[in-house]
Amino acid sequence: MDFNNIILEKEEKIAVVTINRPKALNALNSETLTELDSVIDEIDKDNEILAVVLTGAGKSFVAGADISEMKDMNVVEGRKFGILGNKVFRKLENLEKPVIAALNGFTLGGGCEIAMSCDIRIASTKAKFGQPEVQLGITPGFGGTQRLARLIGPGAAKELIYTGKIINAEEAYRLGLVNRVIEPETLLDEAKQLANTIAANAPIAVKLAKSAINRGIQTDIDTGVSIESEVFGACFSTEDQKEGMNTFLNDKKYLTGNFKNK
Ligand code: DAK
Repeated sequence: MDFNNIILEKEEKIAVVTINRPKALNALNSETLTELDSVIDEIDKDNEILAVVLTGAGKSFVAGADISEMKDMNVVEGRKFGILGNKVFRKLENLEKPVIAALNGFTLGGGCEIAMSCDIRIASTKAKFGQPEVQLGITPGFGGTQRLARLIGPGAAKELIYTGKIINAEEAYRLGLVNRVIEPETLLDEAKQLANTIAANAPIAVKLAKSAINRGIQTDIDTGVSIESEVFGACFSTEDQKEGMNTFLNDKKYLTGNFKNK
């Protein structure tokens, strides 16, 4: 499928999704969100793809939701836009394949929110982060008040959201908003390498681990460990578990790279 604002590339077991509206710094308008929705569905259905990299074209990852589209929205339109964004971001968060955000530049507002819907964030030294919404007369609307507080704690999240200040990649790393900071020239390669490392492991185990972490983080520890027991048990219905353990016991090595996804 061809898209106006998204490039989807497949490289063996991984997909690279590039948000491609560089003239507007990849700001998320309804069309881009709708295309992202379709891309996630396509990736979900493709059994060959086991991990995803999400990045932006040009000097920005995503500079937020599209302010020019939002400025004249009425209550109904604003709500519709919010529902669309939240639907897409939740779909990304719940995708049964890990998503690595390669944050190449401005990661602001809705951009920071989509990055937080990914599993792992790695940033270029040039990336800039923030939730500037209160400077526009709105609150974060694509999950920012919820995911940022869960990721970096309520105190740091409140400071960022109440002030709208922009921070650099080192500060984002210090706060735990990104996993690591990398030179811009190697960012995409490192993100792909990480995606390939994950894609070489048992896909069902990775998928179940993602689901246990995402579900468990929302609950108390007792419910969390019971979710873990449930997914742990489910691994024993897979061929990959049998073959993975037999390979280790017989050949003294891991099956990495040769799992069947069964
Ligand atoms: N939307 C639309 N266009 C944008 C944009 C954005 N968020 N950010 C940048 N652009 C456009 C600029 O208008 C400019 O367009 P032209 O003038 O060339 O036509 C072009 O991109 C290049 O931008 P600049 O010339 O400004 O580039 P600079 O390098 O000088 O500055 C900047 C880069 C990122 C610092 C600056 O562009 C900037 O401050 N941008 C706005 C950042 C921002 O405030 N982002 C947060 C947006 S609010 C909702 C749910 C969620 C949301 C809203 C509602 N509901 C539940 C309803 C989310 C809201 C947001 O994300």
